[in-house]
Amino acid sequence: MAYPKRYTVTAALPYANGPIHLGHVAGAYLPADIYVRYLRQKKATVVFVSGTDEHGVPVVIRAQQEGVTPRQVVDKYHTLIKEALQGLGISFDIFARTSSPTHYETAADFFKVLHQKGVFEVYETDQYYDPVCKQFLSDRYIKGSCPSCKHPGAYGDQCEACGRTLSPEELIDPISAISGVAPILKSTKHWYLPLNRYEDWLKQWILEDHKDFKTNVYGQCKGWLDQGLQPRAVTRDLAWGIPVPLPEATGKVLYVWFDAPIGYISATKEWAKAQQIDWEPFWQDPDTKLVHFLGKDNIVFHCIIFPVMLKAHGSFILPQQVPANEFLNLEGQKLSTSRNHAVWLHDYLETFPGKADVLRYVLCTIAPENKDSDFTWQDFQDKNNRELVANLGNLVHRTLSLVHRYFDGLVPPSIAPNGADQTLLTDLMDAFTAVGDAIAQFKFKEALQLVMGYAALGNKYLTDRRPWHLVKSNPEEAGIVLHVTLQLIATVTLLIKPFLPTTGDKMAHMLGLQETGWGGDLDVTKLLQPGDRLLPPIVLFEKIEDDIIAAQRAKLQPNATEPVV
Ligand code: B3M
Ligand code: ZN
Repeated sequence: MAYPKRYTVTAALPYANGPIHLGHVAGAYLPADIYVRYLRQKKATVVFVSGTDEHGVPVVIRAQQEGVTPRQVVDKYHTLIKEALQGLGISFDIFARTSSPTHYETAADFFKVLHQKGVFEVYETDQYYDPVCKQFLSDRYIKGSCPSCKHPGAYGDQCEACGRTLSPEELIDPISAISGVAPILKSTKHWYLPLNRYEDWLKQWILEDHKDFKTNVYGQCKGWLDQGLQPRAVTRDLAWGIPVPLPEATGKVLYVWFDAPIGYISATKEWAKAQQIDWEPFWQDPDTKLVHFLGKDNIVFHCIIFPVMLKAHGSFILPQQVPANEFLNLEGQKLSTSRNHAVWLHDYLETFPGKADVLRYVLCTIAPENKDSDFTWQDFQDKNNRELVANLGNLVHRTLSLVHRYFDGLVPPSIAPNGADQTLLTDLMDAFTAVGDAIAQFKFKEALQLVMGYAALGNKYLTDRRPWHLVKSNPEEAGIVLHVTLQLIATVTLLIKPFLPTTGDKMAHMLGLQETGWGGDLDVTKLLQPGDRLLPPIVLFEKIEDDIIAAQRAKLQPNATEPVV
């Protein structure tokens, strides 16, 4: 396939109803950021958008819990989330908000186009109504037993125990989550997206044309399509949200999952406006590759509902890839907000200042790319101490120290390296292709393993060739060995940047490395020139001691007084 002209990369919009935890990071933000940084190094045209999802019932529920307004909730969490993601080095071009005027206008216009095209079906149905609070109950506000697995705490939209998507009438013994009373049925009118009418198209588009989707994504889509699709309401009786732009729909708002994905488009518009460029090519030119990053619970929205919206609208491109991840567990258990069984990103960054890259490293090595995976503090410590400190940090430190000790901190000349020296350089030649191919296929874990493999190769080479001995008998040869090692370190610097950007920058600074690209015409034997001056080595990674890890584990003790949801 021809190399795409430009990329629009999205990362799921986190709900602004609470902070984000490591599961969100490993599921969507980190892989998206690695991908985008790689594309930028390849000099591709790319926009990377996300922002907070500020509507929907979760926000209203949180406001009620905290005794504040929904607006106060979203303002607070927008800032918290934005700063945390920035602290981790997630390099969005824009981190927008679905409460922005541009978004209100874009989402309302989108709805109007579909309405004018006659896409929607309008149904008057009986819906659950809380007679105590005098309001219709959104799916999330109704709880009951799951008809499939009989789990007692299922919500009206989904059973979190078995994962089945539900509609509220399917719940056994429903109650209102607000007042706790049994809801009554009351008639109300809503606008529906007839997903069923798009079934044949979806089967062709996903099952035939997108066999390249990751197996976990393809499998979930197939499951949905095999089950058969139903019309889905895209409006709600709720006070918080974007008003439905029709005179006969007073008091109704757009369903949050209708407006949220349109948030990617609004964010792109806001970014383009600030750059004084056109936003349209990023969403309308078929030469643009649209890629959505998200966690597995969002697959159906990005692979079925949003594509149907885009197709029905008619002016937009469709996603080419939806590399969704599975879930990250914590110390062998499901992450749970209510039991406080989570590691919050902002907490981590406060507790471990200057160690954003350590978290990026560990999360990438355990990314739940194909199946659920587990974060443990023990593994975090081991990977920091045994891999970052002992492999990468050690390689850089000892090489630079040797060059300063024996060659005045100047890159020694390389005179026709041969034997082991040449073999190492030859091994490096296809590094950008090998790592780049893995990244392009969303195999970030494998890609990072390859990069660390090159660092390990460098360490082994140094140990085998012992330049600190050679320098006494054959200084020229010692120089060659260090020259070759420095070229390897320069290569690793460029390769590691998408994964560990701060570390990559520090390494580039120490080496005085000018190159910032990826592959192409790069000659890995000439990234540094003989005589280039190197800075004295700084410590890239520090050992993390047992007591620090023990303290983090202690923080996770579940709070027994909180309900298990
Ligand atoms: N806010 C759900 C979530 O945070 C939702 C994603 C929207 S992406 C358009 O998991
Ligand atoms: Zn269930």
